[in-house]
Amino acid sequence: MVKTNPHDHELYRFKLEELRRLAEALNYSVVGELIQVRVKPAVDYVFGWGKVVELKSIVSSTGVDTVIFYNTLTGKQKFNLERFLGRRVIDRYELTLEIFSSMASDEVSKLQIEVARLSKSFTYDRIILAEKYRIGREHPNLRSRGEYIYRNQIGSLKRRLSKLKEKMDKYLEMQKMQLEKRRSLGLPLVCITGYYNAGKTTLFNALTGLRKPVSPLPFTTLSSKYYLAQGIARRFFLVDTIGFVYDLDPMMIESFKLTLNDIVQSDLTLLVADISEREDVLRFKVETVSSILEDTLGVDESRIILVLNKVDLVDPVTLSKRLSSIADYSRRYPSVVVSASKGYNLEYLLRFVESSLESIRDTIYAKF
Ligand SMILES: Nc1nc2c(ncn2[C@@H]2O[C@H](COP(=O)(O)OP(=O)(O)OP(=O)(O)O)[C@@H](O)[C@H]2O)c(=O)[nH]1
Ligand SMILES: [Mg+2]
Repeated sequence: MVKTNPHDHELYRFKLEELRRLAEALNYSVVGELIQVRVKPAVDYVFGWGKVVELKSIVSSTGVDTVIFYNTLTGKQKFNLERFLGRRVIDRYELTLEIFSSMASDEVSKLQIEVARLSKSFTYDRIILAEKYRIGREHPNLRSRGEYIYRNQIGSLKRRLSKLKEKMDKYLEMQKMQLEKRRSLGLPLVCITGYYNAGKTTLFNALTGLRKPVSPLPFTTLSSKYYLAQGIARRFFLVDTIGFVYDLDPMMIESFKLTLNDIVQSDLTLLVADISEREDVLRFKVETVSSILEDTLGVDESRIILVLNKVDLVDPVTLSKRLSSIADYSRRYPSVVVSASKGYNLEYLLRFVESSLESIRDTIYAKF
């Protein structure tokens, strides 16, 4: 990892812990970590030359097969590092996509993952093809066909990506129609969002009586699930969505717009957070998700309710400490403490959701 801010000790520790957790979710066993503080990542190798050489000696002595960078790598950096280290090199973006792929079972998720993968690897693939072309040119008998093959392969990568994007546009169209159909029923949409593993699906299941897959692994849910839920006094559509991660890449957001649209189009958003997490981790996660919701997706803060889940795991003293500090950084969202798995306080949450829907009734799209 290249750390560009020498003062963010807590944050970089959290980022590395998270990277390790993601790697371990794919059964990588992590043998070491390397950090360099630089004003900005080096253009050719991310690390400065001395650090790359140090990395190579670690790679050789430990015999690792994959080097994972926290920083998003350009195609050129990935290519240079792979060539110099003689190992497979991936970044956090690609690692996340690997987890997505291992979890994906439906067509929409697979499509979004493929778009994200191809968009990310395009420059890298082009460098690899150019390299093959260069080697080909050094063999005179291959020269005439080399350039033709090179252009053809670049063209086919581009065509594949634009075909997948066309397919995605069709899904977006279908999604719009489904939304209009739901809107025509005059029922509001309430979505469940949050960092991965916060307990979103457990809450969705508890409120709907369904048994959608739940697990401690990251990104168990990839595509949104809709259900017509019966609250205390009214019905509404409840939507379970994909979990977020720290430092989400804009390219990833663009590739997953089908899923993220479900959040944008909702009338009310439940931001689920795990209150049993370490104080600083909880803060990073709540800040990350609220920034994505408000600053990236444009969700209005008056439409967000903070749901502090897993309260069964904290003692009353910790709970009151967490509640007083969370008020400082949670952008003044109203909050409700629950335990989705134990069913604690869910009735209160439902009442709160329904009264919030009532209070924004005049301003929301679905005039239920
Ligand atoms: N103790 C406790 N564990 C919970 C609670 N809610 C969820 N969990 C556990 O937390 C883990 C994650 O739960 P999920 O419901 O899959 O979380 P998620 O937010 O949907 O996760 P992703 O789909 O991966 O983003 C599971 O092991 C759940 O059993 C809770 O209220 N208390
Ligand atoms: Mg889930």
